[in-house]
Amino acid sequence: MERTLILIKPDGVQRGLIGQILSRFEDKGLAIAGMKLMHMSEDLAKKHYEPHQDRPFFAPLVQFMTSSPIVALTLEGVNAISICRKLVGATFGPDAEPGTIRGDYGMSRSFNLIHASDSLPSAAREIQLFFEPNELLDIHRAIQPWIYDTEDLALAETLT
Ligand code: 3AN
Repeated sequence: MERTLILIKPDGVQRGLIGQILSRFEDKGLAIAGMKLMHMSEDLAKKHYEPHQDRPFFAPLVQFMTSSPIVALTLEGVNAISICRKLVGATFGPDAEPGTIRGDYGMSRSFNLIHASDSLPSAAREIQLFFEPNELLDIHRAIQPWIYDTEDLALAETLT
């Protein structure tokens, strides 16, 4: 099973959208492996956005991400990374398609509600920044056999 890091950003928390955003992922069938409400330190925000450190928006982005609490999630599922990116939508709210999280809830470019890892290496790097190994749980979901059929699971085996 693939894991991905999702952050509900300060605007999502302040606007009371934690439940609605989380529901999008739960409704799709993704499993929660880790979840925490936290205030990002400047150091953590800089590490998380390190790939963008030379971009002009880096400093305002770090300022925004540390301005108020966030929710960090590790979600798990077959192809979790690409599925979550589709659910999240295009980077800027005004460009994002209706039906996506950013498309349905966001009007802003920089207040774009949510972060989702964009690749396997990014997910691995980002998850360990936010979660200790013992904070990630392998919940046995009784509903799992109704979310994936055996072919889905066989495909997942070939991907890992
Ligand atoms: P995404 O979150 O859709 O993967 P990235 O990885 O290109 O977007 O950018 C990371 C974050 O940096 C975005 N979520 C957004 O908050 C911010 N960002 C990206 N490009 C810009 C920009 N041109 N102006 C302001 N903020 C930006």
